[in-house]
Formats: sequence, C-alpha cells, structure tokens
Amino acid sequence: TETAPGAVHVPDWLAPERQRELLDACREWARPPAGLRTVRTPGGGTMTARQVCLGRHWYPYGYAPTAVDGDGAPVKPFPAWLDGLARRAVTDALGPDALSPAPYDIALINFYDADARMGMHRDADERSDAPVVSLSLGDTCVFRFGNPETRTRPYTDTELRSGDLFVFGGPSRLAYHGVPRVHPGTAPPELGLAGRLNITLRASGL
Ligand code: MD5
Ligand code: FE
Repeated sequence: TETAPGAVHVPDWLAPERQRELLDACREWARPPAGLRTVRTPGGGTMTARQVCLGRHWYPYGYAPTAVDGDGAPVKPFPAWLDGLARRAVTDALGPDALSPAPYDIALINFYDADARMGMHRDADERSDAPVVSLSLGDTCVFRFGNPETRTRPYTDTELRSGDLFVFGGPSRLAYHGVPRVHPGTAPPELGLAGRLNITLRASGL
C-alpha cells in the first residue's frame, strides 16, 4: 500500500524462512571486526539503535571505507545477493521503471532494543536517487513518515512488523522519518529475536 507518492509498504514480503536466513546473516555481520557499534552524533550524543554497515561505513553525515566509530577495521563487503534482493524489492513495490542503474552497494543494519528510538531525520548522504529498501525483523515498531519539507507534522504513523518491506522512492526519497516506538515482545516467537532489526539497502552512487 502506498503511504505517500513513492513510499510503498508491503507487509509480509519476507517468508518466515527468509526472515530466519536474513537474521542469521545479520548476526554474522554484527560480530567483530567492524561489527555492531554505537554511533556518536556531532552534538556529543549517541544513537540508541546500534548499527552495523556493509559496503561503506555510515557516520554523521557521510560514508567511509573504515568503521570510524568502531575498531577502525575495514567495513565488511556488501554481498551481491543483497543487490539482487534490493532489486526484487523495488520491482515488487514500485515496478521495474523505478530501478536505478546505480548498483545497491551499502547496507545499514540497525538493532533496536525495547528503549531504542530513531529521531526524525532525512537520508541524504547518498549521491544516487535510487529508492531506499527497508526490511524489518523482530519486534513491531511505529514507523513515522513525515514530509520532505519539515521535521514536524503532518505525520503518517504505520506499524512495521517482522518480514515487512518498505520502499522509499521518488518524491518520498528525502522525506523526514523516524521510529518513535518499538513494541517489546511482539516478534514472531520462532524467530528467536528479542528486539527489532532494520536493514536498509542503498545505492551510494559512488
Ligand atoms: C528503520 N531506518 O525502521 C528505518 C527504516 C535509517 C532509518 O531510517 O536511516 O536507517 S528506513 C526509512 C527510510 C529510508 C529512506 C527514506 C525514508 C525512510 N523516507 O523517505 O521516509 O529503522
Ligand atoms: Fe533513515
């Protein structure tokens, strides 16, 4: 369903077996070196969701080849199968015309515990206008979709559940968005995940 022009939510896009495979891969990626880390913000704070990157390391506000907030190790490679997954996601949500020539080459994986939040922000550090692909695992969250002009209202709140796909393209690519709340204990029990994981796939245009 389309939340706004170019912003499409596809509930249950990942079957339970695919969720399990992606979770297992995320757990491997979270191990050191260049594993899970706490991102420091320019104002001296820290993000409450902890993060792992593939392909390039994200820091506020750009991309680097090594984990600057972490152990300084080279970022793990972005596997080709994730580019395939991102292209299938864009095609399913927006149609083949929305595919960009730039390859998907960056994954940001955010781990949310029960108290983690993500403030309203825009994802503007990519040079490509390729749609951002978002996959959710584990606990249900409230995803807040704003508008491209201001951090403030109007908002559309949507629940994102384990296995859901959200694709942000076209006029929604630079909209403000955030995660005001995670609902603890709502993950599918068979997944064996306490908390929420979100994987975003991006084309850097580098
Ligand atoms: C999340 N993650 O649920 C969200 C899902 C992030 C982040 O926001 O930056 O890691 S991705 C939401 C997103 C990405 C790009 C554009 C828009 C939303 N948008 O225009 O609303 O952890
Ligand atoms: Fe974002």
